[in-house]
Amino acid sequence: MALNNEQKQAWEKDGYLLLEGFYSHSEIDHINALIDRLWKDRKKLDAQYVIDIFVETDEERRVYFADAPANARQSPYKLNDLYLSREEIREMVIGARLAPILRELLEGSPMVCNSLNFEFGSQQDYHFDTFYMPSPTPNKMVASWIALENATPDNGPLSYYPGSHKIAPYKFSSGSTIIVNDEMPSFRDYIYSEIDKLALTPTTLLANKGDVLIWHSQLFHGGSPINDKSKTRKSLVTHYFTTEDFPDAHAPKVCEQGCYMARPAQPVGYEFKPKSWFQRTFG
Ligand SMILES: O=C(O)CCC(=O)C(=O)O
Ligand SMILES: [Fe+2]
Repeated sequence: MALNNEQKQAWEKDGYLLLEGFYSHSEIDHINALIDRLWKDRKKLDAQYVIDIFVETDEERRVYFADAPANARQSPYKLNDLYLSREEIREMVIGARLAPILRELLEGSPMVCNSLNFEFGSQQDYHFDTFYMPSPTPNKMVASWIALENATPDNGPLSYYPGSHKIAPYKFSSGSTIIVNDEMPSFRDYIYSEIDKLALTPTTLLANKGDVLIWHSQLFHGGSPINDKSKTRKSLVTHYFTTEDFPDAHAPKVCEQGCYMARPAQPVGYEFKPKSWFQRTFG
């Protein structure tokens, strides 16, 4: 048993689990040094390394990391899917320490389906991850969020509504939870009225370097605004499905305790649609 009863009850009640000090500072420093090295040597990297740069600005675009200009490191970016190419990342997100916990929460075999390295807060609006990557079987998806440095009120900390995973998922006109942008006003009416009914209030996580937060696929969460644009908030976010849900897709690679989906890197050179990789990959 990877979790005690208190942790299991907290997960049921709140829809997330906070593992304080789960990774040591030296383990985290190793990952931060890797990111520094990748930026420095990016021009030598192959097409598996794909990055979204100038996120949430008019300049937002997806490029090969090798083609990213140096100044793209000074604004919010998402370095996609390092788990595909880097053993150090796999060890941290699906290795012997974290995988048994994910297995227990998922009641299935955890399989990484994407990872994102952030250097700044995401400033992403409150959302459900099932907008983008619903699991074929409901609730068979979780995300882990690893603090690669301390979060503060000024560097865009993560925020979420504890208990929001109990709200019945909103179905867009397609019949699925995948986002339909034009229908967001109705979505917001629904979700905030449910939040009021349950009297839920948001929590902002001032995480410390090495903390790990795991959230349920139906936890309503987002990134707070970055009050001080010079402040970084390094983090590593990973989403997981279960192998049981994907018997045929992209033959998963087996790690010690879990798996990762050996899928192609995010496509570059399409009309840029950051929100629809799931549809492109599985649609
Ligand atoms: O780190 C954040 O601010 C939020 C990231 C997130 O919501 C996600 O990647 O699903
Ligand atoms: Fe998310």
